[in-house]
Amino acid sequence: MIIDGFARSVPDTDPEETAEWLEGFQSVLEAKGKTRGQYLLIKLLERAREQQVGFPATVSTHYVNTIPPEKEPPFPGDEHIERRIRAFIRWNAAVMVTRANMISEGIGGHLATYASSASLYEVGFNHFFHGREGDHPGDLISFQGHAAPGIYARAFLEGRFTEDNLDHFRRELGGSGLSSYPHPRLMPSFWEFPTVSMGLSPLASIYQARFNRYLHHRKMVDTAKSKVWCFVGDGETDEPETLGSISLASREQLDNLIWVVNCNLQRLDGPVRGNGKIIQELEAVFRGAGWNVIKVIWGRKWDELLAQDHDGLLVAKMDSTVDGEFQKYTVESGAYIREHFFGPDERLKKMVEHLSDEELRMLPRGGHDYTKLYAAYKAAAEHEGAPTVILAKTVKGWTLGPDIEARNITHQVKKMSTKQLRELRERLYLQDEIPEAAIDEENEMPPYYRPAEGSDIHDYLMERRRALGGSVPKRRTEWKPVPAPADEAFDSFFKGSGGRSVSTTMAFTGILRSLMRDKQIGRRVVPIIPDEARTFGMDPLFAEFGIYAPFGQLYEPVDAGMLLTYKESEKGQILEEGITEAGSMASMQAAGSSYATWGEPTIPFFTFYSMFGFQRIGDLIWQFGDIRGRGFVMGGTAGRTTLNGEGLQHEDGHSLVLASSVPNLRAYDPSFAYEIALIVRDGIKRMFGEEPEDLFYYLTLYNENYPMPPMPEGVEEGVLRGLYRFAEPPEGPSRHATILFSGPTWKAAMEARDILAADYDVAAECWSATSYKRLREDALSAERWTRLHPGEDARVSHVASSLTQAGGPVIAVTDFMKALPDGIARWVPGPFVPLGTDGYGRSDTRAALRRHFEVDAGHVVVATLHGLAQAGEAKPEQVAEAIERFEIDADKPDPRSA
Ligand SMILES: Cc1ncc(C[n+]2csc(CCOP(=O)(O)OP(=O)(O)O)c2C)c(N)n1
Ligand SMILES: [Mg+2]
Repeated sequence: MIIDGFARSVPDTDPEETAEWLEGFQSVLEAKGKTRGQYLLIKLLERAREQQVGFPATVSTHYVNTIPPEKEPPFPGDEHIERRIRAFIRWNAAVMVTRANMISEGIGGHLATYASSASLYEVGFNHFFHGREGDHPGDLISFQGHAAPGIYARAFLEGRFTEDNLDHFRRELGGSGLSSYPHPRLMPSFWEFPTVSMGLSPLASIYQARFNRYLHHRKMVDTAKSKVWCFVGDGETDEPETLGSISLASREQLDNLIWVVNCNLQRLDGPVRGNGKIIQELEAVFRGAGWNVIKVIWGRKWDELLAQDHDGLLVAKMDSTVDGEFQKYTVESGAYIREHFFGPDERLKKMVEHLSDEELRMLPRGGHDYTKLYAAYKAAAEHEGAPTVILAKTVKGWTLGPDIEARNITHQVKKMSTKQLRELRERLYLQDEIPEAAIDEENEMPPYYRPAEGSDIHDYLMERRRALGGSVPKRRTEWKPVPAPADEAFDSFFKGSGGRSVSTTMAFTGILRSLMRDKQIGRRVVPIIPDEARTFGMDPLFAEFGIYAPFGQLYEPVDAGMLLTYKESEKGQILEEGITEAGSMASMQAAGSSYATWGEPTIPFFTFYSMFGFQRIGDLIWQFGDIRGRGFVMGGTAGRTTLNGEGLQHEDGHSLVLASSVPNLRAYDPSFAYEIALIVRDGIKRMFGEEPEDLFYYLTLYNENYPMPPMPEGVEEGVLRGLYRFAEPPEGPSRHATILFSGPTWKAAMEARDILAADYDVAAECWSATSYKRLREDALSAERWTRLHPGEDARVSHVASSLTQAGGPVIAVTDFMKALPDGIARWVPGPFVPLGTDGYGRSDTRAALRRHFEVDAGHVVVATLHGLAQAGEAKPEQVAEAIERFEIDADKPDPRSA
């Protein structure tokens, strides 16, 4: 124990005083019992905390509400009306999912998650969640994905959706449908934050709250009044992404962040912690991390029992009962609870003598008690200096009746029978609103219910939202475009490096610096780096632009006084995230959606280190696509052979293949500085200009140095479309071939071109394939158009027209997998020979690796001759001769399988 060690390590300077305190404590224990002893200790600790007496944090409290009844504020709303509103929403949510599955068998949907969390949301909608109308910047809310039906049902009451919309839940293709879960991509004027991949939205919410502070400190948006609310499932907390970054929130004192964990004690298959207590476990984790923790465990009817619990028996029973048992009590009768929870101890049993079995069964959990939740939310919203987590205990499937409530199957129930709906109607007291006959017939659709405009309930509902700044969620779709950066930002990169050897990484860092200095857009640029700035040569940016640090720099850096000092500042522009690619991607999400969240575009550039990007955080990248994020992801130290010494886990030869799966991602594999400059300039215009396109970018960057050539005339369009001729075929030779290169393989291609012309009578022209993804997508579109327009002139893709014009067999060489060039194979006229780096990487020199993966100049020559042989323009002996000349071991194992 920390405390044992603490006491032993501090000398006792006054043993007499110590003995006095200990004796006093002993006599309390003997006279008044352990509970009183505990109480005094807690009071002492509280006082110690108030007086800033440093003390190891105590991370657990009893299994009771954090806010005692006497500290609860009066509830400001009309509880009765709000209960009615909640009943209507509960009803409509259940009916919507049921109808969806009646209309279309197997369409899915969830009932139990929202049923457990209706009060958690409604107390927010009626009293806390701010919309953007008026002078409030608006709160940002992440709803639990599986609770979406309830959020739709509320929007229906507010008149934002029609019955037709609800009837198209999960049937989106007709146009009026509602997406299964919160997807800004699918409902861009409704959902703001995608949530359904468990763990990602809790992570994103932390970085969003942090980014709001960043915008505020940098005087870009006044976010002071805005809160970030994130609703999390208790099962969801098992995802490493959920809890992995909570210390950032406390370290940066993000009191603008509130998490509500819906502790219904169940996940999909069964209990979250059948043999333990998820609320206690989470309390310890969050408290230990420095969060303000508010437990809302018991509803108000337990207050009177707890008030009588002088000897702490009830609390002890609460403390020692595991979640699996609590789940069991929910499905059992009052008699069972009397016998098993209270019964084993006569004194406890006596405490509930006056309650009927039915009353015992209905003793509610705190997460269904409006006043308890209100008190918790208010305390959370007013808390200063730390984020708050509310751990609210609920019942999964609450109110849905005995077949569904707290059952292990509850998560997957997606349809209610007529009998179950009738029971729900009674449970929610909807006899006046829903005629019994309406749910009488097996085949008839159960009806929705919406209180009439002008009724008290409707007026109340709408007035509450008006007072809180309008409906939520509501995604912003209008924003001011960003002007283009001045030409000077790019000019020098179009001119080449004048013979100086530089890498594309260095070129990009130069472009980034120029953009940050740009008068028009400089302040909008958000560089995001997970502890690799020095690797990419970005460390000069630290001193010039500062690293964002909310409390400034509290120390003198070791390199103070030097030109490239490590500068942290409140106004810093760089997000130096430390070693967290997931966190960096979460920042990327906040920055890349700022145009919609705040109407204030920021332009993120997240640079990661080779393989620790795409493959590690692929799901977050997909989520970035969902939120319609904009910005640049930069894959540094790319290439299976170009990053040479680092071996198997580092050398990236497949991120571009992974990138090819993201629909609106433009992925490029540039070779030269001018290509990067063109792509970045075009990207900023496309994403943030007058006619913004819903895109984001991935660019690979390499660490191989070579002189950057000046931009040839007329290549702009080709660079952006994915392919352009870089070098004409040499004059003289009689045979012809075309070599495509990407990234640093341009050198192998150009070397092969020289050898082929000098020794093999082949004139090879070299093309830069900046984006196989773009080429393939363009070709697929052309092909589809042609298929669907019979009799009309076929559309010809950029790749097909370029390679037809080039002619000869086509050889492609890349430092990535062959799958990339293979993506265009169907549109290559004539023989096609892709060379790429399939297989696990290893450490060696670049030359050795390129030989191993068969992408060096010798292999390009052999592949070209092989292509010519396929076309009948070369003899096999000629290929064999080249294999021998370049000392290629034809019988060594394929590197793909080695
Ligand atoms: C990353 C990921 N893995 C699995 C799922 C499938 N899934 C959806 S809901 C769910 C259970 C959720 O339990 P909990 O977080 O406790 O939420 P509750 O519905 O109980 O509020 C699972 C496993 C998912 N959506 N995302
Ligand atoms: Mg749960």
